[in-house]
Amino acid sequence: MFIIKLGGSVITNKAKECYFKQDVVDRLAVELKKANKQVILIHGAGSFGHIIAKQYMLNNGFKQKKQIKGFAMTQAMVQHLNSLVISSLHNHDIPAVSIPPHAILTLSNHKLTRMNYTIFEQYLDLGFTPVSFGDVALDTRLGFSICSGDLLLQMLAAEFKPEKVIFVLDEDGLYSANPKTNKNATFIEKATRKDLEKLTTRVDAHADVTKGMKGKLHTIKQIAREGVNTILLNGNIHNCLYDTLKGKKVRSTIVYGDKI
Ligand code: IP8
Repeated sequence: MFIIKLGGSVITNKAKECYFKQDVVDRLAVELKKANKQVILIHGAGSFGHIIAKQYMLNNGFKQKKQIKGFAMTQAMVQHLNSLVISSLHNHDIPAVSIPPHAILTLSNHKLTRMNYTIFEQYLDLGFTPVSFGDVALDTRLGFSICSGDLLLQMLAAEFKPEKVIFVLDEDGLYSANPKTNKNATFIEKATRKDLEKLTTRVDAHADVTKGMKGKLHTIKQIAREGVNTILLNGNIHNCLYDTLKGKKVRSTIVYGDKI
């Protein structure tokens, strides 16, 4: 089984509020169908979640009454994005079912304290493709906060120990520095958790409510601790996801799981 995250910057235009990249999602759905693997799919919130969540400072928890409206609107917007993804999967004959995080988990000071894993297992056993996503959720300490798709991925990887975790990004994989701002950034083909420790301090956090690349590196290190391999690849390159699912080497980064 594979756990795949479709990054918010691949499936939406992050600069334009609620801009869904239908053609990209449709092509990725074709690749998933063709590969015919058992998959749990997670997707980011992109411009359906990050812009409004930042505006209402939802990740700081409940501080002011006006945030209530922001929380409700964000929940509706990420659910809307989720239904667009699900529709595309259905149109490509993938039996996708939605699992909204806010209904199956609770956070405490941003950490996951309770999650219904059985629901994923039952759907998988019946042959469905469970699809979950970055969402807003209740937080017992903060009132509410944000549950990123990366946190979901990390918890699901620890629970299900998939063959691989795959991050579908708008970059080829990991670089020694941010390739969008630093032309000396070098591409990393293979890394261990130890290699990533050295990298963390050098990567700048992009302006993202869930900490961008810095947060992603933390997630990947946690996944590696579970002994699971992670692949990061470019979702804008045709068949990169398909080839990877079929075990073919493409330009991508592999982070090896610890030997357990
Ligand atoms: O895009 C963030 O999830 P992510 C969720 O996976 C919200 O980091 C609501 C901004």
